[in-house]
Amino acid sequence: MLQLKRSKNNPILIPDPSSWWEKKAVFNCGILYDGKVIHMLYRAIGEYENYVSRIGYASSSDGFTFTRNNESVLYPELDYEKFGIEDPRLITVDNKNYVTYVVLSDYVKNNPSVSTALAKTEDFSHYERLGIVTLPGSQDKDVVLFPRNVAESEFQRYMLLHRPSAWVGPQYNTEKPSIWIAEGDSVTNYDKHSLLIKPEETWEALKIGAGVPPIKTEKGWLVIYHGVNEEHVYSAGAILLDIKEPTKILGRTRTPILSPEEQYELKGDVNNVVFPTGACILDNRLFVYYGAADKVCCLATIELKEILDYLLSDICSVKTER
Ligand code: BMA
Repeated sequence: MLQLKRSKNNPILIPDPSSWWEKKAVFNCGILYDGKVIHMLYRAIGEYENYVSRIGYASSSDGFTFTRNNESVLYPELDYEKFGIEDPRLITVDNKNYVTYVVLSDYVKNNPSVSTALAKTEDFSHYERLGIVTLPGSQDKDVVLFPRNVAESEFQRYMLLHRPSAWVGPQYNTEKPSIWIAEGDSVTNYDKHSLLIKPEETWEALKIGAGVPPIKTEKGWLVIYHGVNEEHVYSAGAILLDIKEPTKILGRTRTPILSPEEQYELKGDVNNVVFPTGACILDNRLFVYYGAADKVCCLATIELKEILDYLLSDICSVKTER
């Protein structure tokens, strides 16, 4: 079975006890490689009383060692952000850098209403808020935009993957929170939604969600996602989507490619979690960045060819009709 290889530098980012806003936890980081610099936005916790998340910025030239800013770059400012900004995912669309991030609004203990918002940035320090991009009441997170380059784009419209937890039941053709694909005419508005994949294996029985924004490869769109089992263990898997018709699945890992094993994944603020949120390709190697136990940021890698060949092999063939 294919397995991502953990970096021996793990964890690559740990809480900073001297910094009030990131002294308890730093995890679930978005990654954007611009050809020179690997930019990282990560979720940070500075206190457990309210557990409000903020976002920090770090950068690297080799993908292994990151240098961080002293200040948080994105933090609750608007009403819909007031209970926290979580799980940033970075992507370039039409030559502009975007970040999707989870916001908690109308917070009621144990029953938070979840939405995902979008912002644009040129310098990773300043962010233009573009509002909430998910539909009211959908309890929607794990939103990742497809990269798009107008000149080279396979499709005219804007596309994203999302995980509306409220869209379960016979009318949605899924009993568990699943990954949906959506398209629209602008980066902020999506009008056509269809079910992409739903939980099928025991390691993902409870729910699944997109992890890393789709990566364009010669064989198709590579998506790393997370699955949660009945014991609340978070693992990572992968799918490969057709480049022109991303609703078509070319391959899907049947067993996890990364599961909690190391101490930093087994024990933290939430135990037994690997939660991939960012990736880049460096020297033909896929670098997957993930949060471990909601406490630290980690890295695991694999040759790009190896994971693509695996996804196209019989072992990953698609089982069910949608
Ligand atoms: C998910 C998100 C992530 C978190 C994970 C494990 O629902 O809240 O931010 O890492 O749970 O706790």
